[in-house]
Amino acid sequence: MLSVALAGKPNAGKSTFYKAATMADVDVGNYPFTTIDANRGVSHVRTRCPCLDLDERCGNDDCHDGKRYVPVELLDVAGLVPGAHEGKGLGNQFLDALSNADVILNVVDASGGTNEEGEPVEAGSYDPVQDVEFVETEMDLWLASIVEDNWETVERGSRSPEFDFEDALTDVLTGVGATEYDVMAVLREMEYSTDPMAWDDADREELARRIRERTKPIVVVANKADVAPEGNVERLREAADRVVAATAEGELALRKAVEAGVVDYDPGDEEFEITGELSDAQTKGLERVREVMVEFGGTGVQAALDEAVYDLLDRITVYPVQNETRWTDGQGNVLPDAFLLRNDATPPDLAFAVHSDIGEGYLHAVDARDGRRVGEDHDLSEGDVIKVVSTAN
Ligand SMILES: Nc1nc2c(ncn2[C@@H]2O[C@H](COP(=O)(O)OP(=O)(O)O)[C@@H](O)[C@H]2O)c(=O)[nH]1
Ligand SMILES: [Mg+2]
Repeated sequence: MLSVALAGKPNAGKSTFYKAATMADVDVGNYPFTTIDANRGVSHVRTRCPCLDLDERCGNDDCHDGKRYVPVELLDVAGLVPGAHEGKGLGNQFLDALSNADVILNVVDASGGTNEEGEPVEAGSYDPVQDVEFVETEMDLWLASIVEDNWETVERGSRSPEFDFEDALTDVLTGVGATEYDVMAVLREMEYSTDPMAWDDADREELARRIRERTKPIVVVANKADVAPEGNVERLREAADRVVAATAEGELALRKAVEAGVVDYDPGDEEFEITGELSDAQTKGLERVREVMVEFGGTGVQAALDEAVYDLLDRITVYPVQNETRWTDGQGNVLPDAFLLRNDATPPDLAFAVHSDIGEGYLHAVDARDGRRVGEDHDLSEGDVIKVVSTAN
């Protein structure tokens, strides 16, 4: 499963975001495994379900009226403070937890109500733009220290006649989720010596930064947008490439109201409807959330996850089926599974994502939308429904 990690200083709203985004939504489905453990849960990205092109909705637990929720892993890790890469706060522990992450949501307190250590200060007195950079910097320095710590091993290895510089770096970086392909791609953009003795700290830091940018890309969540002073969200937008304004607290309130059966809302909707009895205070609270949603086009929680997976990581959703006319599996379930594949994925990639045996026994594939066979190098797209024919099924 794709892994999304919440990063940021204490009190930015990471746990609130996490709680809202992993809360079992009775309307969408009942996930017994929603909480894998305290900091690791199942959340979802939202997309258009292909069942909207059928006469009836698919009825999958992850589909609500054609809004399809595709599972991703969400990690909530301890708050990060400046100096974390040197072990400050829960620093290293936090950073090591990011090793498995495919993408980072840097949750920033856009209200400026917490200082750089995450301590409450007078609202608006701290500039949240600083938090964009410090999280990047801590991650870069953390990676650089891993490279640094392993450099002696690389140097020692270079005395062997079989030494291969790229392989040696891949060995150092697989632990933080970088593949050989990532290492090659990053080195291609650098001017470097294949003699590790010739590298200095600046070279190692550059390598670490490029690896981080490639393997741990970041979406900034401008959280507490509901109480952010005028202009803060805009300035954050100028400071980072990808910024989503959010109110994690508002999303949590909505999901609780949905669970209580008093509000009609699906995560990622731009609006909601009150359908049950509420106290005056509750109504007032939710109407405030509504105002924020009108301003930003939703609470931003679902939007941040979607931006990270669909835009930044550029994933597509592909639906494998066994019956290409009914779009079902062997048990008659319509559109039973959804896979988040790379945008350049082919039918054999889908086969391997389903199961390595299916991939190894790959024979051919059929596009269920028109019943035609597609080639092995066919470029899959968002919403494709594909039957894979394999010696293994
Ligand atoms: N106004 C407002 N407060 C929020 C929002 N999200 C979180 N908070 C509050 O910020 C404080 C810290 O939240 P928490 O999720 O524990 O932060 P963490 O330390 O990053 O995990 C709590 O009092 C939350 O209720 C939000 O969107 N708006
Ligand atoms: Mg927390």
